[in-house]
Amino acid sequence: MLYQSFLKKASVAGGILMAFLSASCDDDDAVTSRRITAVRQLNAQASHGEVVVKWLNPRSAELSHIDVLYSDAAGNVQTAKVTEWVGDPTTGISEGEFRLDCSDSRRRFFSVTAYTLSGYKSPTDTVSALAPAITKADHLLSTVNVKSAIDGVRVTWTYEKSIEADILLSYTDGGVPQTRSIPAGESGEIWYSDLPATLTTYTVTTVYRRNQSPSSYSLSFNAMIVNTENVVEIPKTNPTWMVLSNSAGVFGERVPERLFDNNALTDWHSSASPPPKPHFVVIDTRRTFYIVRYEMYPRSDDANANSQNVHRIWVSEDNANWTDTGTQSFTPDYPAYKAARDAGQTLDWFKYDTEYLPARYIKVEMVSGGAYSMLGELSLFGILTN
Ligand SMILES: [Ca+2]
Repeated sequence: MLYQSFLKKASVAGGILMAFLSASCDDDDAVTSRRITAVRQLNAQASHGEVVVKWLNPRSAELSHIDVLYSDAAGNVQTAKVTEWVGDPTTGISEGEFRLDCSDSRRRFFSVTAYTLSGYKSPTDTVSALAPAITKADHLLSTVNVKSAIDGVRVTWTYEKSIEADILLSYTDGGVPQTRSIPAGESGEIWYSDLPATLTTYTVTTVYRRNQSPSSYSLSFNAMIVNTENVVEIPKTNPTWMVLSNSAGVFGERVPERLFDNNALTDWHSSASPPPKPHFVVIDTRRTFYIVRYEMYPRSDDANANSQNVHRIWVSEDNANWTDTGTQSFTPDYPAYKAARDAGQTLDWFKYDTEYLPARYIKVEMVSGGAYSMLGELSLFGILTN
């Protein structure tokens, strides 16, 4: 019944499209070479919470887009227009893909049609997949993460009281298969300092405790215990870090480059009339590394400075996807820093540990506090990877 209902609704949508296309193609009726064949190797794979539909595009210099018709959770037909693919349909094989989030366990139907730039459409191909119901073991597994850390390999999960399940970590140590069982309790995280120090692949499954029902899939992570002997201060020169953007302006000579001039006593200062916080400075360190800690030295030439109270450092490998290392309070004793400076001394740096995260780009966010942003120096610590 569902399938018939779907086809009926799909044909209504298709009818509207055909009317539109006929109107737009009248001038080209004689140009049969512009017609387009159907997609090939259409298939749909269901996994937890998602159906992935894949196909090979028709080979054509005229391919405009692929329409995927599907029924949403309410049973209404929706159309997704796919205009990006891997490969070049003009000269060779190209692959298209559509992902549908679905939390129920109904069978899903997908009708896939290719369109040319001049409006012709291919024959339609249809595929279906049954998205499995999400079990408690699977739900827990979807929240599990295994990461490298200094203290040991770190396992995290999201705790929910109704899910009494265990996390199973399988790996080989010196060629010997091992399994560690972790009760997924309230803490949501645990560190193991006795797991291998070398990069190791962990296969993770879960088991629902009440009936010992296992998860229907597994996850895989690579993780290691970070050797602190390899942690260095990330060099700021050769090549020199670069400021990519600064949202808060500059006060006089106090440019954001002074955040990394290897002089704690020179500070970056936002403009005298900056936009409201948060303020951002984005820095390219021009090398790749794993960050483990950063340190800050406050502005030190003004005993009355008090503007900056909360900050947050973000890291990124590509200047596009950012990971938040956590919000931190920053409340230097400015008169003490001023007095030390006047006496030719420096005081302690503010030190903040982070997760072990891959980094190249650093975003300094001044979250809140007074109107201005200011900072004497920023230093990063981690393990260089190139
Ligand atoms: Ca400085």
